[in-house]
Amino acid sequence: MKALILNSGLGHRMGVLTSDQPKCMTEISARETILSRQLRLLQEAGVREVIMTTGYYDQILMDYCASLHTGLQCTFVKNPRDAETNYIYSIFCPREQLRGQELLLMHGDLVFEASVLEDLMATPYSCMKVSSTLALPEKDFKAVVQGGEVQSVGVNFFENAMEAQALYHLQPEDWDRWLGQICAMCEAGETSVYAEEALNRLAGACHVHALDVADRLCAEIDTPEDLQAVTAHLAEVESRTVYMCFSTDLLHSGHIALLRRARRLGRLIVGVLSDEAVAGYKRFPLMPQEERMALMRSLSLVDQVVLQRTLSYRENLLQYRPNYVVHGDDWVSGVQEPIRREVLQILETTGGQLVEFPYARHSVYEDLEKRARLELAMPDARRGRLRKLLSMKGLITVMEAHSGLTGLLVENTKVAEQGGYRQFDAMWISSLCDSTSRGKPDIELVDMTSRFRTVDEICEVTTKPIIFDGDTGGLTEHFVYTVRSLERMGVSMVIIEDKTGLKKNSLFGTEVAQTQDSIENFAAKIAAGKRAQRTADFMICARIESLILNRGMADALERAFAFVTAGADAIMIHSRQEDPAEIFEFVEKFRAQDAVTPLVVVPTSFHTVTEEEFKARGVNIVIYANQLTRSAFPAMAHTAETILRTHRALEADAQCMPFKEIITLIPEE
Ligand code: SPV
Ligand code: MG
Repeated sequence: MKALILNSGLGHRMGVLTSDQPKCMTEISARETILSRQLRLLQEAGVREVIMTTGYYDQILMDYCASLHTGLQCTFVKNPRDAETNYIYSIFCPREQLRGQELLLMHGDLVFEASVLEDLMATPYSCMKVSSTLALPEKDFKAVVQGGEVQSVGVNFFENAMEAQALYHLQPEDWDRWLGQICAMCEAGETSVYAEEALNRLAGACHVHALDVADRLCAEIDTPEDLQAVTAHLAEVESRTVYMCFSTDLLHSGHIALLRRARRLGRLIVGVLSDEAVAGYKRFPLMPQEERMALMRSLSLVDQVVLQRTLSYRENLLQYRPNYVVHGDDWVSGVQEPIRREVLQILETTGGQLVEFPYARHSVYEDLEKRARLELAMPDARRGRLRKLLSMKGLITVMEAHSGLTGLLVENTKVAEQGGYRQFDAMWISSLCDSTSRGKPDIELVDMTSRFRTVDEICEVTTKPIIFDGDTGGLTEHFVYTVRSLERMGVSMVIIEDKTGLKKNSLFGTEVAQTQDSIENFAAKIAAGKRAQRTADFMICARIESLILNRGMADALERAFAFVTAGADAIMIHSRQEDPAEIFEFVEKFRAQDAVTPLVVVPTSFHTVTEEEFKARGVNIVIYANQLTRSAFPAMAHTAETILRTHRALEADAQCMPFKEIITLIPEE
């Protein structure tokens, strides 16, 4: 699309302002003239070629354009008879360059806001700017509009008329007709009328729609009074602010296009969504929020970068009170719909406006997202993420997984909540469930090689951090190797329990003989493990069995502090009481002396306590240790019994998920 800017006029009504330069060089702000602004907006909107008609001061105008370094290809065509002709003749002069073009036609004294140009250019038909809200000017252009189409343009029409400006987007077929009529009139010597006179004479043969921009700035400057009014309006336009929230750590051309469109509406404030909110909403960010903020700050399109702590925009909208909030239209329905609803409610109170642009879904972007996920699955990236999540969220939730499929369930299960999703933060490779799935008792019978195989299978298809149930850790001499193997695989934490000899599952409590290790031995095992690890990320958690084995609170606390001193990165306190009182007492007493070491609980028995309450009391990790296995087993047993009873599969099918649905979980390469 080419632009034709008419700058041949004298602008004599501007007085001294045009005594030594053309009107389009009049300053409209500290930084811009009418022309520099027009050229900038055209360039930003994607126009590459400009034809400019000139008259008086043509050399000054050409030198000025060159000094702007716009990157636009400008052709200047002088109207040699500018003093005695109207701009119909200025258009006639470059007619050969104008034929057959899709054209933006504008007067050189027009000042408009970027969104006006954008809307004008976006129309698939020819159109002219009009305003339904501005009063009809006495002496300036008005358009007679019927059925949305401009019938005639001139200063003397008042019936069915709207305020109008000489700003057009013209499709080639309409423009060729209009230009043909311009040429015919000029050749016949009718050179002192407006070019619109030619349009009027075509009487409906040209289909020019009326583009109503209402109160948005689009005005000509004819007099010093106009200049004053326009500069004031422009200052208001330029002081507008636009707010956008970004959660992305991969900036692609779709984002840039969106930022560019948003920037045209005003000063752009980008709210970078916090790591915590991103992790809950989609996946753990590849780049921490500080880096994502720095990335945004480096963009010249962005004027200010702030942190958006939650998915809700409330806090930032009330603080920054933007004129516009910009978002893709993908949140009109789906999980983000409540966030959008809240934004609309807030904007109603602050007087702002929501602007939604079509959301670009593109396979290239989807591939980038897939690559990002693969990155998260790499051992180094996965291992360190548990510590990050802990410091970000304060409390994390962990679900048991014992196979690739259960790993995928923990990875992908989400529920919509408050405009985002809730999902588990990490996976627990339970010794009980790993053993049970192999039909074996939980007595450290399943050897480490098999346990590692489970970890490997899960790692292959998931990205979330892993906490490994290391049972007693075995002999200290063996434990140090276990630590290094787990670290290498990308596991984030191993939990070892302070038992020795033939370990049985804690849920048996004192019903079976179990021996607690001495504080000294177990502390030495932890210290050896810490010495053996090679990365700073890996965590060793000491699990205390004193409450399970009825050794009392004092013993549990003494051990906890001793194990922390020995180097434990976290403490797990276990109980098999339904009443959470002893767990709460331990947490309270431990926290009285140690405010930082993460505390882990496995609420299988004390299952009434919510995560919120655990967090409030100072717990940091909640592990749901066996619920997937316990719910899957009765379902399988029931199906097996149903088939045996009915001698066929039909009745069992009602409780079965179609395999097609199950395999949607399985990632494709
Ligand atoms: C496991 O899941 O294997 C555990 C936790 O060790 S518990 O079963 O509660 O002892
Ligand atoms: Mg276990």
